[in-house]
Amino acid sequence: MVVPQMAAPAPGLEDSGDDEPRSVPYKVILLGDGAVGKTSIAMRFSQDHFAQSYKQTIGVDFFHKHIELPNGQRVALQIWDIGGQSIGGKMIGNYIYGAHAVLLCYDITNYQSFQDVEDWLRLVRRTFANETMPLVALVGNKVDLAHMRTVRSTKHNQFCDENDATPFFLCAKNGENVNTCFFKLAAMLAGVAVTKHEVESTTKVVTAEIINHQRHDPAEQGAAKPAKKCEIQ
Ligand code: G3D
Ligand code: MG
Repeated sequence: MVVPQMAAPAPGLEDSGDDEPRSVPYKVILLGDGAVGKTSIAMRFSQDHFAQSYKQTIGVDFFHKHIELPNGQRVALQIWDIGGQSIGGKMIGNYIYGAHAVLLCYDITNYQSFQDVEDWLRLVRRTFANETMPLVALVGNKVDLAHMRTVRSTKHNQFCDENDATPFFLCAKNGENVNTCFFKLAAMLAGVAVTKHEVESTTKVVTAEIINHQRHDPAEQGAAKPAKKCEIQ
């Protein structure tokens, strides 16, 4: 996978001064249908320390967060949340442009939102027609609702194999795997190798919730298990 080189700092993320170690800025955009959890993911990731500013002029929410990688390198992620922008929105291509990473988000309980990921990816490809594609990740959100899953993980992984996307499953609601997702992305963007242990050490521990509902997908029947910590894919 080719990681795009940073041409210019993302707005608002320039080096903060002589005393501070330099953070390398990257633009990360969350794409996907409405209600899949994009805003919740951005909020969850940035909740510990975040600066949110609503840019009414262009209609996007930004979340900033700095991550320190194991080698001491600092990365500043500028997360773009497209708000109510639909895939047909006039500005959407402008928002995507210049992204270093694109998170294609869907709701694991909503098959349509998974199918629509294809359209979102097509839009990204069109936007980067003659340029290096950004890093693409596929994010299946709402794993706390695994008992209502309609998108099998094999489908998820197949999409990733076919489209050179990095697979993630997470839960914005309880924070499961959210930090590890962004930590891993930050490391990939910076070209820093991290061990599984280093990635896992960023995982937020969540209390397991025992759920025993009927599954919607017959193929997943019998596999119902208590919600548990996500694995890094
Ligand atoms: P969007 O920004 O993609 O449009 P939101 O999506 O972040 O606004 O989330 C849409 C709804 O999904 C919200 O519920 C939110 O609480 C819920 N949601 C987001 N992430 C999760 C998750 O991981 N698990 C569960 N169970 N729900 C989640 P409401 O009820 O406010 O519409
Ligand atoms: Mg939103």
